Amino acid sequence: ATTINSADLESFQSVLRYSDRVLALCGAGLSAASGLPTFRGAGGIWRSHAAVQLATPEAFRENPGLVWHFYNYRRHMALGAKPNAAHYALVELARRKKGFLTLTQNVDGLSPRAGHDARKIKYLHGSLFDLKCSAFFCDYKETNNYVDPLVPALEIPKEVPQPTPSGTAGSSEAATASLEKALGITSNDMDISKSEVPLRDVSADELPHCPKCGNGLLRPGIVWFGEQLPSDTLKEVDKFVAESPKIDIMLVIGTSAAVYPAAGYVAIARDKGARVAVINVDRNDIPGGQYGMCRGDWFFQGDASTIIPELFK
Ligand code: BJW
Repeated sequence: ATTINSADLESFQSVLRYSDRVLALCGAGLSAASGLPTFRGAGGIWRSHAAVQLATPEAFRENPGLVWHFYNYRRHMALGAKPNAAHYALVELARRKKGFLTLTQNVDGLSPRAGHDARKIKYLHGSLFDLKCSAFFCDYKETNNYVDPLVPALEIPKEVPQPTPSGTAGSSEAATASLEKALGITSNDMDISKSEVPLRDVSADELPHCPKCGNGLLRPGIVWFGEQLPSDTLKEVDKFVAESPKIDIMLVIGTSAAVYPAAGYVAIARDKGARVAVINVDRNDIPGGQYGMCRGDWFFQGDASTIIPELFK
């Protein structure tokens, strides 16, 4: 069970009470208690090398049907999951604090579904529910597409283990196991014929095409490795930072803080005077490693859905 050191809790709350400018960097651990898998570490989606390879533009060019199977299933899981107590507590803190901004790396749509003020949240890595044209000359983009399955060809066969978000922290691992089983990516290659379930090959013709150029395939509106983060989003974050004479608190919630430029905001907030509060089940994931904590920082170890509501009381 998660226990919070009461001296740390008191010191954090007394600083938070008088803080005007608060920045929160969130990652997959925020949604773990909703039953959605994380990426790295035990039980993460990326323990299988093949899953890492699916999240690239090259994989999409090579086998768009397989990549869409991966994302269609993740959309299905996210739609079946519910926001947890940490999402709701963040929504409430954002409402209370005038100078508040959430930077989320999560693509699962749970923060908006919890009612997060849209002006106070930036989606650094896109959304499972955004689609964009994959043709380099076309700028077509659509948001809030919740069609499940996205196209009939991606229907999840009945034999596939259905994700069952249990609403408990450990369920993230169960969700990963069902994702891997569904897609046959337990081995380190992407041969779906080795899948335990009859996942069918989906040809490009059966996938959604761009209604604007009529030519390109639609792809998930997610930032893959090597791709640039949305420049308008980065500009808005820069504006928040530039307009803050001081940042009081930087919250780092459920993220390995291993992916840039997102992780870089911790150092940027520190330069603006922020004290950093890390909320994570794993002490090894403190940003900057074992010497990453500075005097005045806090580390709260445990499940975000238990800790965050306590911290923001
Ligand atoms: C709990 C919990 C519970 C569990 N409660 N906690 C500078 C230095 C080095 C490298 C680079 C650099 N700048 C750029 C790079 C390259 C690269 C990068 O960062 N690589 C690193 C891996 C080294 N970055 C990029 O490629 C970025 N693009 C870019 O920089 O472009 C430049 C460019 C310029 C001009 C032209 C072109 C390009 C893009 C990065 C996009 C990342 N996208 C992904 C994949 C999405 C695909 C998908 O969803 O399928 O987004 S990566 C993946 O990691 C995903 C996540 O958003 C992201 C972050 O992961 P997150 O959320 O932290 O999850 P985990 O699993 O890592 O951690 C979970 C944490 O929760 C753990 O700590 C657990 O302990 C904890 N936890 N349960 C609390 N219950």
